[in-house]
Amino acid sequence: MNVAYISLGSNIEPREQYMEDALKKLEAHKDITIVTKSTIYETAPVDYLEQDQFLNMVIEVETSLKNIELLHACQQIENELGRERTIDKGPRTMDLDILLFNCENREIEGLRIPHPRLHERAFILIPLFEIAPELALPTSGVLIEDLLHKISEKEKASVVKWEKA
Ligand code: PH2
Ligand code: MG
Ligand code: MG
Repeated sequence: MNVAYISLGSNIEPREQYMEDALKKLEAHKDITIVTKSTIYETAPVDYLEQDQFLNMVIEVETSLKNIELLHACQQIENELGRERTIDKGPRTMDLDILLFNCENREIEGLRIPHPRLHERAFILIPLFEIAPELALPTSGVLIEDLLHKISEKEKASVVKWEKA
């Protein structure tokens, strides 16, 4: 069995429904089991700022799929949830990113593991730390906790546990 961490993100309404539907579709996949889910956070957009607030969360899954097969499964779910790829890093109904896959370090066929921007994103590190406080990056052994210490207070404050309206 392989262990992977996947981030979910949505900033097009109905955001909560898209998050729920993505979780249901992942769970319904015969080769994927969700082991742990973080809480949902509401987060300020980064990189491309002219867009609405995101809902973000991170899950741990067990899967018999290979890394590329898991990527394709995630892309299929994004497509089923109406994902359109118009603006790079822009608004999306659902974004499923593989953050870590076992202890792999790799870059082929459009898949980089660990996720290349994992280190600098509070909206990934905070939910990841919540479900895997002991987790370290492959090869370097740098703890998620150490990465979090490098994030500014301002950025951390832009990631808040989400309360339903
Ligand atoms: N995803 C992006 C770009 N910016 N900002 C937040 N807060 N959350 C995201 O998931 C996100 C983002 C591109 O994948
Ligand atoms: Mg992303
Ligand atoms: Mg993505």
